[in-house]
Amino acid sequence: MDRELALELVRVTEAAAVSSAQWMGRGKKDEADDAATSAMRSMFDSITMQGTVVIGEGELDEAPMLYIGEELGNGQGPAVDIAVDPLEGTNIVAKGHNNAMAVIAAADRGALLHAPDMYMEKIAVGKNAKGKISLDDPIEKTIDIVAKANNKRIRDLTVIIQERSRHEDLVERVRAKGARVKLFGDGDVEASIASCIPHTGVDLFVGTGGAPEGVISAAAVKCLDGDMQARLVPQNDEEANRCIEMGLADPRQLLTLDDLVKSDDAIFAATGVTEGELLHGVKFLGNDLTETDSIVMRAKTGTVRFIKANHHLDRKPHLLVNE
Ligand code: VTB
Repeated sequence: MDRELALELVRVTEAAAVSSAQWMGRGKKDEADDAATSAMRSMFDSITMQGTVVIGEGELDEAPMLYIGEELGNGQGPAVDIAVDPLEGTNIVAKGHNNAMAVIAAADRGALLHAPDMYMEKIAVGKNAKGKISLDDPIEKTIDIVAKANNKRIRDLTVIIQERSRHEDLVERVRAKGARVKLFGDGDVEASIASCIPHTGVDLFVGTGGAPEGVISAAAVKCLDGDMQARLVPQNDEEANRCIEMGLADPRQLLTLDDLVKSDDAIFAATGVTEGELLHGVKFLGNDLTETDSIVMRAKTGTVRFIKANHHLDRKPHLLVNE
């Protein structure tokens, strides 16, 4: 992949964030998602790449834009798989909570797991614990391993877990072991990235969330030289068959970071929509001036860029959404 692609993709997440942020706090998650999706879709046209959506807004019959299999880009340049979550955290934006982002992952054609929209068990850690964790280990053993790798006392170790009833037992066990639990409402891409960035204070991400979000997170984790493992959790025969159709003979097989993102190169770009620990949200500064905060990174070089940008909405009227 050309390195220029990374900067092109951040322009796309910026556009999605600026559009969807205009729905922040209005209680309308679908409108927020639609605004992000259409802004993202229109920005892709100008990019020099032969992109194919492998993770998107749904199958062709469910989604008018950014559907799985849709071709993106101007038809020239590198052949790439594109995974999008135009608005990671639709509920977050509707309610005005923290940590919503517009996100894209890209990798060489065929490199991203074509994960169907179902649940996935996931674990993610930063560089120090790379190669040392297993999703099959009991959580107590994992905590011992990560504490040692990060050179921390267990009582100073922070495990980030999505606040859901399915995680009640997990939360109890982490607390009983003596570690700290940081609960979050929505948006597990941000939470898994946090486990790879020391200054967030998060040491370990674990729990069950969306499979598409899992693959997108894996691209970010690869860029940050962290580690991740996952396992699809089909809820019925139909979901199990979808796993088999996508090439997993055993739908419950353990997926390593290299199974989730098969190439050494991957690009991850995200722009904050609402305020978050990793990124600031979109700010409307008056006089049609808007500020965005983004991260873009590439696995091949490990470069991580934080990009702050000012956008003049009077000169980008296509990003204005109508209520
Ligand atoms: C997960 C998580 C996402 O929604 O899919 C979650 O991966 C849905 O979980 O980051 P529930 O079915 O328990 O609500 C997000 O949090 C946001 O899309």
